[in-house]
Formats: sequence, structure tokens, C-alpha cells
Amino acid sequence: MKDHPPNNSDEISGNREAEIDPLREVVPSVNTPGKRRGKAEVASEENRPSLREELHDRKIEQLRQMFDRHKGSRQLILLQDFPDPDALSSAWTYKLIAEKYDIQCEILYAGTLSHQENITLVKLTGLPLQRWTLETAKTKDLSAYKGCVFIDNQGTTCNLTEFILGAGIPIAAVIDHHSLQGEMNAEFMDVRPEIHATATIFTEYLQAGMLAFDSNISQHVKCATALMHGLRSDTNALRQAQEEEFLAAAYLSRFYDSQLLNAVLQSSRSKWVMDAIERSLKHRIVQNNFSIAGIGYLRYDDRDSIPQAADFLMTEENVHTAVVYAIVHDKDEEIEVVIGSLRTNKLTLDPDEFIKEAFGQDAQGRFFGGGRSQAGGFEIPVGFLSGGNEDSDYARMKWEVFDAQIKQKLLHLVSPKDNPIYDH
Ligand SMILES: [Mn+2]
Repeated sequence: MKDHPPNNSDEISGNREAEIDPLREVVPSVNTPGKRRGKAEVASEENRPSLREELHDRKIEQLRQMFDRHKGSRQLILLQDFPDPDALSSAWTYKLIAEKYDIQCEILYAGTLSHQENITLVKLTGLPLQRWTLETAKTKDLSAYKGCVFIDNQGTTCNLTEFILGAGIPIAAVIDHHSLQGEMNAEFMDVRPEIHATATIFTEYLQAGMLAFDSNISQHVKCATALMHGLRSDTNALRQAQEEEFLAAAYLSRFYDSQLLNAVLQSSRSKWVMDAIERSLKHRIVQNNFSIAGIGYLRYDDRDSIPQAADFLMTEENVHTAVVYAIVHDKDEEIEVVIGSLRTNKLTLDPDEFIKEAFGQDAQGRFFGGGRSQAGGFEIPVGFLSGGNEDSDYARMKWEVFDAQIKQKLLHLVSPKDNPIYDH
């Protein structure tokens, strides 16, 4: 279990003020990329690359240069502790591109691969993934690695970050679609919060010629399938996809294996996920179209069942937003954290703002959570109250206190009128 800042689940982003997006700064409208201009536009403009295209080309050039500088070396790709399909497929694509530059990459995660679809994805595609706990990392000769790479995260959701950076390995690249979480001293940065999946960014790299997929090469077909799955899973099966994602999916459709994707999508839910769903149904309260459920204690390895339970609560009629949370405990380390997931299809609800406003900041000024488009998460350390659950009365009391406090904070925002403190 990680012991660093709590504001770091996979759905969490950093300070919005700090967002830097060169494309957005220069071109105010991100919805009118030059490549897709209408026919009605002036002919002379047709041949002139737009500012956005130029910036895109410049990014690709910077990426090439970074790879050139690292030719023949080795790199570590760091994923979040609970890697999702977007992260897994994007990391694999990076690894395949890097191989063209004779760069060997290890794809690492420190936590658990627990979502049934992720386990199936890795098994069926042979996605080259390694689990390195902090203990494992300490036994490795890190001097072999000349760069580390953060993909679909910016280090805050990875338990290895501090150790790897502390070992003096420079950051070769950060490629992500979460809001910028702070300054990173990286050789190459491509952080685009307006894009809904990192797999979209990587598909753009492929289209720009960083690697030519070949449908006769089984590894390429499997990687394209993984990217398609990544795209789908970060966009609610493309229901929340934008033009960029559809264009990426269209490109990937030339290479991916639809049967393989089906096999991944049909993986069945584990008993633990079924249990979490059952508990969330039993304990949910629905107010103003919000469905909120505290589901008690959960093993660390079953953390992924929280967002799945939230997804399930979203299927009830008239519910536009679901929040599910649990006290997640790590038996080995006696550490407990309240972990929660938010899902919404209400376009005017910004999960990042909602979570930051609901839970505020800790004593160090760090938020307990945040979000990306239509999803968010939070982690609240149980701290001094951790452990001692052999005494079932104590365990129950502790849960009731956390449950009441979290509900109270959420309901402040859900129905401000009901709360005297909010009633100005
Ligand atoms: Mn993602």
C-alpha cells in the first residue's frame, strides 16, 4: 500500500490552474483541428498546415529526438498501481515504438492487476508487463536504466515513483491525458487533458509514422486490439468519445482483432466484484439523481471493484452520478485508506471540481482526490485509526464514523438545501 499523498488514484488529477496545454493556448478552439477542415473553406487554406498541425508535428519531432538521444539504452515505463487498459495498451505501444530505436523498455506496476478484463487482456495478448513492488525494485541494478517514462499517469498514482526518481533516473517522457499535476522535469512532455484517453495520443503517434502497424504481425494486431480496448474503456465504450477518439478507433479498426476484443470484454466478474455490487445496491441512497453507497471494508486486491460498483449503480433509472467508497485495508501493512470512485454522465458536473469541493484538502494542502472527464476518485487516509479490526465493535464504529462523514460531505453538494450549514 502506498504511503504518499492520498490525491492519487487513477482518476485523479492535479491543480487545474497549473494546466499547461500549448495547443490550447495557441489555438483557442480545440474542436476545429486543421486536418479536418470543411470543404467550404478557402482553397488556399487547404494546403497550409494549421497552427495545431504544426504544433502536433513539432511534438512528434521532439518525441523522435528524445528516442534518438536514448538509442541503445534501457528505460522503465511506470504505470499506476492499478493499471487500466488505457495505461497498459499505451505503455505497450511506447515499448514497441522504442524498440525501433533499439531501446529496451520494462513495463512496470507496483500494485495489483485485479480487474477481470485487465487480467484477460494481459493473458490473451501476452502484453509484456512486470510487477515490481518497492521491495523488488530495491533488488534491481537500476544503473542499467537511462530513463523512466510515465504513461497515463504523472507519478502520483505509482508507488515506485519516489524510489526510481530518488535513484537518479531522469524522466525521459510523460504522456498522459489527466490534468497536469505539477512541474515535472521531463525530456519529453505530452499531457493533454482535453483528450479522453492516452490510447488516442498513442494512436496519433502511430498515424504520424512513429511505427507502422502491420496486420500480418500478430503482436501489432494484439497491440491494436489493446489500444481499442483502452480507448473504449476510458470513454464508456465510446459513448463519451470525441472526434479524436473516433478517428483513433477508425485507424485501429484496420488492425485490431474484434474476436479478441470480444473475448476480453466478455470476461466475467469475479466473486469479489459481485459482492461489492451487492453491497452497493444494499446500502445506496439516491438523492437528487445521485446514488451514493458506502460498502464497508474491502481487501487491497479488490480495490478495482469500487469503480465497477459505481458503474453498476449508474445503470439505475434517473441516476446521473454514482459514488461508491470503502475502507480498503492492506493486511500486511496494517494501513487503511478510504477509497472512492465517482462516475457521472451529467455533462455539467466536473468530477474534479466536485471531489475537490466535497472533501477539500489535507493539512499539507493536498486534495483528497480529483478527476478527469466523467470520472473521479478520492483517497482519504484512515491514519491513526487504522487496524485493530479484530475487535469487531471497533471496526464497525470506525466504519460508521467514516461513512457518516463522507455522506455528510457529499450531501452538502448534492442537496445543499438540506444542510443547515450551507443554508445562507
Ligand atoms: Mn486513461
